[in-house]
Amino acid sequence: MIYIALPAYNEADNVETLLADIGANLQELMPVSDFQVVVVNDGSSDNTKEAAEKAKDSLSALYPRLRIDVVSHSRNLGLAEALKTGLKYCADKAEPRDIILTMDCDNSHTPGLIPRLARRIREGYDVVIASRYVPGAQIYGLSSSRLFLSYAASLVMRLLFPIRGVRDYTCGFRAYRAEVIKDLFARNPGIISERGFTVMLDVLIKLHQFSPHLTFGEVPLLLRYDLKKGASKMNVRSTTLRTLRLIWRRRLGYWDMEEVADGQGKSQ
Ligand SMILES: Nc1nc2c(ncn2[C@@H]2O[C@H](COP(=O)(O)OP(=O)(O)O)[C@@H](O)[C@H]2O)c(=O)[nH]1
Ligand SMILES: [Mg+2]
Repeated sequence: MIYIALPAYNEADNVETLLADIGANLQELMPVSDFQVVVVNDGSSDNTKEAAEKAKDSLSALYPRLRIDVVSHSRNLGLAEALKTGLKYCADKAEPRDIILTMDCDNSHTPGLIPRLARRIREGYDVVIASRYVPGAQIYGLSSSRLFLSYAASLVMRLLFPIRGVRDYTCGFRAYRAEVIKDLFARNPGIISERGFTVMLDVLIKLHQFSPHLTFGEVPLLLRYDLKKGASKMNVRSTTLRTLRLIWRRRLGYWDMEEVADGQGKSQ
């Protein structure tokens, strides 16, 4: 079974297209696999919930192997909380051998890449990232300032938190062997401590820190930022400041967690 967690905040213009695209691609490329998508509507003020429910009704008849659930926060709690809800939802249902994916709900991540991510997990990787920084990656529609910032983040992270096999620390399109996420929550339910967009980075460095035996791989990302409808929800200034603060704290050994089973975590 393949689980897909989709954090969604005001994505009414994108969510139906994305879910239809997931259905069509997976039916064509992975016709014998079962899929469970969970849309985490994070207190959207637009019709994200209604649009996702509508897609759920029309697509379940079309694609019997695709199940779509929509869960909602009553108010906007931010990307990290939405990701936590989605990952936990999947981890609770998944068998250890299953695969859990996350992706943006804005059509910039193409579902046709899911089989490749899944394939790499089956090849033996525990975590596989759709990466902007491996040969073959292509980026459309991203401003040069965003391009520069993401690349700078990648360089700084490779220097300060080198993880074998990882170049893209911040992309939200990833696959995990389900056991990794189940284990993460079982060992420390408070593991997702960041509040905003730095959560992707933090999950990765915590996985590496507390489960050093894990293997990380990447596949080239085709980033279709030009297909995204609506503005980015990422506040560049606050995300940059939060990223610097996060790097500083983690380098000093503060992990912002109550406890870690192997005792490596330092509470604050
Ligand atoms: N649940 C939730 N998701 C969010 C929030 N802000 C952004 N997202 C989602 O996180 C993903 C990344 O946001 P996006 O605007 O695509 O950022 P960008 O791709 O970096 O420009 C999208 O699927 C958004 O819907 C939020 O406050 N709550
Ligand atoms: Mg996006």
